[in-house]
Amino acid sequence: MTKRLKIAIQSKGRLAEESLDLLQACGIKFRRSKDKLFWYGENFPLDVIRLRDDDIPQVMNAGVCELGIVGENVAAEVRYELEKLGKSVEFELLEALGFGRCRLSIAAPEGGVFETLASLNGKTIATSYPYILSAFLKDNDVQANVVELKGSVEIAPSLGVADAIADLVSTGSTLVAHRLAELDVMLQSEAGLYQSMCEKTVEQQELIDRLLLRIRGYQSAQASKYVMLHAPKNKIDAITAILPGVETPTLMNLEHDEERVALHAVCKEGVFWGHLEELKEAGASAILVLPVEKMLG
Ligand code: PRT
Ligand code: ZN
Repeated sequence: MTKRLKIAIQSKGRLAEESLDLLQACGIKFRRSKDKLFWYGENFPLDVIRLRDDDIPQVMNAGVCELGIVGENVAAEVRYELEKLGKSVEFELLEALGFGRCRLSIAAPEGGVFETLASLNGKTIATSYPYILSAFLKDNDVQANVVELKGSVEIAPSLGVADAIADLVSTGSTLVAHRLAELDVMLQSEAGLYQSMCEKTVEQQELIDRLLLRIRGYQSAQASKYVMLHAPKNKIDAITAILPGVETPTLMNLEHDEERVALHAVCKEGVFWGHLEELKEAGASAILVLPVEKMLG
């Protein structure tokens, strides 16, 4: 019975570096194979297989990898495709990872005749996501022709290949550069940790639970700050109320100071300059904000 796990991540591209960084931030050290496509986990029984992102849901569906990191957009497209083909979907989202954020939108030439989704009835839309687009059009009662393009979707309208497009957008600058305006958002997406629903050994399930705990610990540490400050004793409640995401702070006496205490707290949400200004106004002094490296429990 196997006691190791395999995770598929993107080999090159927008999610590649952050996927690997996340696993390394979980304390896992890897030894790379010569071709760099297989990375062996040296201090945690997790091996990395590096693939094109489009293949990641498929290897989980086939049970070849127990885990995968891929954009929700790609996972959704493969899910719709499998459903359409009458095949079973054998992977599910375990945890959204907060990077690779984008949206899958429908866009048409700026200032043109297509300003609403309904105006695309009977028209042609180019996309690399034909299954998501077809399902979206069906849900919205729009009948349009879907043309699948593997890349450079944004140039389809100017080439006369399509009237509109459905493509990923993050900053929106590609749309602006091609004089396209967004009509509708079909899907919001970020990278996710997925698991295959294939049968796993008890050891593999335990490893997945341990990995997930580390990932969640890393994510909350990233979002958290450790705040130290001096607070007048009669202002402790007011000052605690300003600190974002704090339940109970730790209070410590200050030497030779009867009026004030040292207050330490882990803020589970972002601490911004605005918060520091409010704290100062409420009577806090000597305010220090420190990053949190690791967090568990
Ligand atoms: O080779 P492989 O198949 O593995 O990679 P790929 O070329 O298919 O994908 P890649 O590396 O470009 O993107 C991987 C994943 O990153 C996507 O599936 C999304 O989940 C996520 N992601 C996040 C994005 C974007 N943001 C994004 N902006 N993927 C693509 N884009 C493209 C978009 O297609 C368009 O051409 O960037 C352009 C738009 O960007 P803006 O900033 O101008 O709006
Ligand atoms: Zn791809």
